[in-house]
Amino acid sequence: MTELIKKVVEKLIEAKSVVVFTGAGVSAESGVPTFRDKDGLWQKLKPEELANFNAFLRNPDLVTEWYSHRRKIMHEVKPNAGHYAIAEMEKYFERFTVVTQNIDNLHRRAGSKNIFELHGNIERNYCIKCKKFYDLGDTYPDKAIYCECGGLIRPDVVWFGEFLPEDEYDGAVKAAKSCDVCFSVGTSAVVFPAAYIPIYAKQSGAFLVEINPNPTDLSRMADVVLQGKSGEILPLILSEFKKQKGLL
Ligand code: BJW
Ligand code: ZN
Repeated sequence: MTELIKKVVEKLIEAKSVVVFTGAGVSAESGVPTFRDKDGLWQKLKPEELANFNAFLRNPDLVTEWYSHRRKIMHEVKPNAGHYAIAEMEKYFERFTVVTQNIDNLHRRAGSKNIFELHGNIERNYCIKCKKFYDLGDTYPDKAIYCECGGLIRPDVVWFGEFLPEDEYDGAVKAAKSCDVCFSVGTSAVVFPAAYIPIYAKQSGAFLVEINPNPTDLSRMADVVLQGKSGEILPLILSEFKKQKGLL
């Protein structure tokens, strides 16, 4: 592991532009459940029953309650050492971009500034009819909620079969295609088009590093696979980087 981390840091020292692509695993050590691990969200609940628009129209109470439950967890937890290491790294590079699939706001709360959120953000909600935005604050409705126009209010997240927000995706693709080092952290990398981000980076010549306790479809493509938890490995990378830069 130490040798692999040194190899990654050598690349980082030369890098001008870095992309960190993250998924649910980066928030696992904060206490946010992942989707596809053995104790992940979708072992109990089927995605097609919850994370798509037709499911919402069919059963708005259930979907609203599910998002309230998750938003409450996300409010109760704190960023972990992985989020903080990513946020600190941003200071040391000319261009540093976080591309996240997570909707939990934890990168921003840890201090990251340059973030593309590919699957939306659970803090925003909007009316499906008139598109008015609603801030639900610390309320966690257990039934569907309606706009003053009568339309249903939904979370501003990307469900299956929906397009990703264009500006976020375009910005992420541009960063991926021009970075020197790309990290893929805590994601099974099975959901597209988000999972194209590390692939585009690698195809464009970036050094690709995967951080995950388990192998994924992306592992074969990675230049270095660091097998373990992001909350442990990212701080090790940061401290080795600072040591080599003479910042420690
Ligand atoms: C740790 C750890 C620790 C644990 N440290 N690591 C091309 C090919 C095939 C299919 C498609 C394709 N293009 C499009 C599709 C269809 C579909 C898709 O991808 N399906 C596949 C699943 C088969 N994609 C879509 O529908 C997308 N839209 C689209 O394509 O639009 C175009 C279109 C429009 C109209 C018609 C047709 C096409 C939209 C996808 C939206 C995904 N939305 C969700 C829900 C968001 C809201 C919410 O959170 O509720 O996004 S699904 C869910 O999966 C969520 C996540 O962001 C996403 C990715 O999951 P993630 O983050 O990778 O989590 P896990 O659980 O899978 O993995 C966790 C990892 O962490 C594991 O590897 C662990 O080992 C690891 N881990 N502890 C580090 N401590
Ligand atoms: Zn409305």
